[in-house]
Amino acid sequence: MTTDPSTAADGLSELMIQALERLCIDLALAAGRLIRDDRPRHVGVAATKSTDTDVVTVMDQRSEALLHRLIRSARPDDGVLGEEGVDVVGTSGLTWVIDPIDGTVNYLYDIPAYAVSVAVVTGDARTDGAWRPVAGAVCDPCRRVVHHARRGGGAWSRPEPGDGTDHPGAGDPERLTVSSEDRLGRALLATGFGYDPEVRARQAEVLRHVLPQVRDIRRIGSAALDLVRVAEGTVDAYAESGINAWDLAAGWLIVEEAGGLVVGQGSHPGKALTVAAGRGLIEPLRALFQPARH
Ligand code: LIP
Repeated sequence: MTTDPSTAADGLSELMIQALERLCIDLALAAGRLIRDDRPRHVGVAATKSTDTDVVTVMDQRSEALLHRLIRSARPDDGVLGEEGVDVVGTSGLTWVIDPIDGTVNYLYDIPAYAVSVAVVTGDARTDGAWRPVAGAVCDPCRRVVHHARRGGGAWSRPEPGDGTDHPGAGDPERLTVSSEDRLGRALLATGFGYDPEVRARQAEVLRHVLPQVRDIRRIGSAALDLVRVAEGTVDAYAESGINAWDLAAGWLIVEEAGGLVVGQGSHPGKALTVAAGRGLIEPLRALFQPARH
């Protein structure tokens, strides 16, 4: 019998979810500092994955190793699923879904738009539609901020501790709220493209259809940062096909706790499609990206 993953989440006490959120923040900050402060002047490509342009740097590997080590010592019974290959099945019913560097191509080119995404989820994190985040954090080391949320606790941004904002109030967390834009033609849409040329050709076809119907698009290069921008209202929406659980997990919860919705072709976001926006835009946008329309 499959249980609805959201019900399982309710089995966790508020104190427990607060502690998990705190750990997400600490983990994301630790890896964020590593990839920023230890970034070699010339970052090399350590390996490639699905295509020649789907690269892994040494720092992706070091960041994932750090996150894995810290999670193992803090939560030995939990599972871990990481972009760079860590895949541990736990016994606690909780799984950590980690992206050690989201926006790796930006990192390779030293474009200051990359992030560390850390979330803890219930359900089967390896199956689209079968998992839900209960706490998560996205660290943006270049902006020296960490964005975070726990189920029922709202979505927040706070400066990286010790970044010199140690005067009263400066370090206080800021609550995030999605934009109230509900007219598709006025929507600033963040989106992205895969690494496979055939997939990119299909995504370009979709974009040819979408572009005349929105205000404009932004291709920032990191799904985690795109989702945070939806949560803070610095874009009105995000839509992309082909992203993985580790790109999505923390940002999904941060958007929902900022008053937005995150869906797929059906109710759950996933590889086939992920759409995130305020309530007024979610259905018109989902309709635009549904495969049948192109
Ligand atoms: C990236 C995603 C982005 C997508 C890129 C890539 P990565 O993740 O965050 O949304 O457009 O193709 O998948 O590979 O930098 O972790």
